[in-house]
Amino acid sequence: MSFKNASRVPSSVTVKASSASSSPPTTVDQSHELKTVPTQPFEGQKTGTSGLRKKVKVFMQENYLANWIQALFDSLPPEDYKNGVLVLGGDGRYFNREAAQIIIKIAAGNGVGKVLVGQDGIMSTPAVSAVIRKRKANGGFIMSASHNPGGPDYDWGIKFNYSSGQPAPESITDKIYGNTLSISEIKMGDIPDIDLSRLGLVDYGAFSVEVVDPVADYLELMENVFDFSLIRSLISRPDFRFIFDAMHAVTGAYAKPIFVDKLGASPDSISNGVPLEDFGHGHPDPNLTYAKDLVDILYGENGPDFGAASDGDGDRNMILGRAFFVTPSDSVAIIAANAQETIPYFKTGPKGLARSMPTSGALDRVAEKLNLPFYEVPTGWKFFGNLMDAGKLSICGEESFGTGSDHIREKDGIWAVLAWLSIIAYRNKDKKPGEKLVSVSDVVNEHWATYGRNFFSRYDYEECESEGANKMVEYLRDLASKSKAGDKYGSYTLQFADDFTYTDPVDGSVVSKQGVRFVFTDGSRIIFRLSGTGSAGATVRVYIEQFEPDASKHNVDAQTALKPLIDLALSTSKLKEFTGREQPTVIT
Ligand code: VG1
Ligand code: CO
Repeated sequence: MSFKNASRVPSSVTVKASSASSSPPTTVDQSHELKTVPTQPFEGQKTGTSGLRKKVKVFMQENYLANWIQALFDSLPPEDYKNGVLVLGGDGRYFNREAAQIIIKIAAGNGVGKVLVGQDGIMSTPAVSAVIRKRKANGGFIMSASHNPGGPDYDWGIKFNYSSGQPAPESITDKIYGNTLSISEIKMGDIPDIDLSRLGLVDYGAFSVEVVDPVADYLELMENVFDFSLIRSLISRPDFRFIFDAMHAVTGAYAKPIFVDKLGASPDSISNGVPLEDFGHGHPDPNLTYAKDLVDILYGENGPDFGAASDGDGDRNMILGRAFFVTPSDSVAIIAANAQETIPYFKTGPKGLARSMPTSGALDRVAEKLNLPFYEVPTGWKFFGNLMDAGKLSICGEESFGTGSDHIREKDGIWAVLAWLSIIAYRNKDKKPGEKLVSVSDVVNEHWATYGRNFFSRYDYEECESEGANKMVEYLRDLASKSKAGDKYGSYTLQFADDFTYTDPVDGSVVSKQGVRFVFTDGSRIIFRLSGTGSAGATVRVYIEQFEPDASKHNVDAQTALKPLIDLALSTSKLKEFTGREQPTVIT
């Protein structure tokens, strides 16, 4: 590394250290020098659905991460970060410790005033969003590849959120990508590595780093959103059994302080509660395949009443009842239908509802019944934020186990669990010990009886050859463009087919090619898109949905109910021919 442009930053040199836990220690260090490190562009630093995700080994190349971070600062107007505050968190995965030091130094080098970092580099995605908002920070970084596995041979990732706590929109990420292609130097503060294990402030004069408790602000927000005493009344009942699987990911740090210490769950109700760099060799994705241990417990003999899991960075959730799986599409609809009654934050009613395009239409029916504004956006949480900032949207969700609200600008796994516990607690608040409780499956069945059931399933074909997958999507795009209303697809009649385009109602920005959909006259849909979060090959996602108004047919297994439509999706797409795959890797 060679330095040029070294310049001195004003300094202060008093050292004050205090060990009192009420006032975290302040270490005042000497001034820091700025150094400029020459670099060369890397190809392919383009962000996907949610941040930049690559194999760890790619990120560990010299300057690979540093280039992207510097390109980000080069993309922002200086007033957005100079002397400002940035939040830094992560899911505890392998390489986060090194990455945190790199990010902190580049923040210092670019004139950021202060970095607020979670202790040990830990802070969940929703907590980062909450802290940005509460501390009025200019933005924040999240070191996570979310549900992708971690460890030396697996994935790493980085996301940037701006001042509303919202994931950076494509207008920003496109600029960052542009700058990564021409970057020639990285600005760094010449400061030592920060001890992230020690709470408190390290002060370099014009730049400081504060190591904060990753849970405190988030917990305070949850206590304002929910009625904790209502939830406690349920969790602490001897006749209600609760289990939360943190999948050795970031919510391990949140589960005990929230569920055990605040809400009275027994300590053994938390499984895999210690965040690990490789998630205990797991795939921290809370679905029926990767959270199978939890599913087996709920479906086992004498299973608990309520089970939930969360993903790598804590923004996804899976909700289970005894021998019962709540699809994420139903989950958001049921939370929306019950929010006003059961969650204090929504006591005046939600302002509007929204879902991603492939998510089932269950939420649409709730919006219609409650007479609420409703929006359909592309896949990815970044599309909800503008609607929330404009006061048009309160509750939203994605079929990919993402549920949330405008309390922050990210999906929020623990929030969803607390929302469900609120609903169940409310329904059982007058039940005497020993009386039969209203269960998760009771709540869902009642919902279907009122609104009808949107059968939904998603098939994922992970790590296909990119070429075949791309050809399949091109083929489908072409087929959709040539199709017209009235065309016959097996026993279904086409209403329309297209490649989804979205115009943001707030800022007018347009995104296209967001998923090829075939919508039939009875409301059934088959949708195809490629994942934008993988790090190897291509993942094909096929979404299948069919509405069933007849309550006598609601208790059929989704795979059985959807079989004809699934077969149609596979034959229409020629998926096997294009990808060579016989079976999906994950079925939801
Ligand atoms: C997936 C999901 C999408 C979600 C995204 C980020 O994207 O489908 O709904 O917003 O992951 O979630 P894709 O492009 O792979 O389908 V997370 O929890 O990984 O940040
Ligand atoms: Co996630």
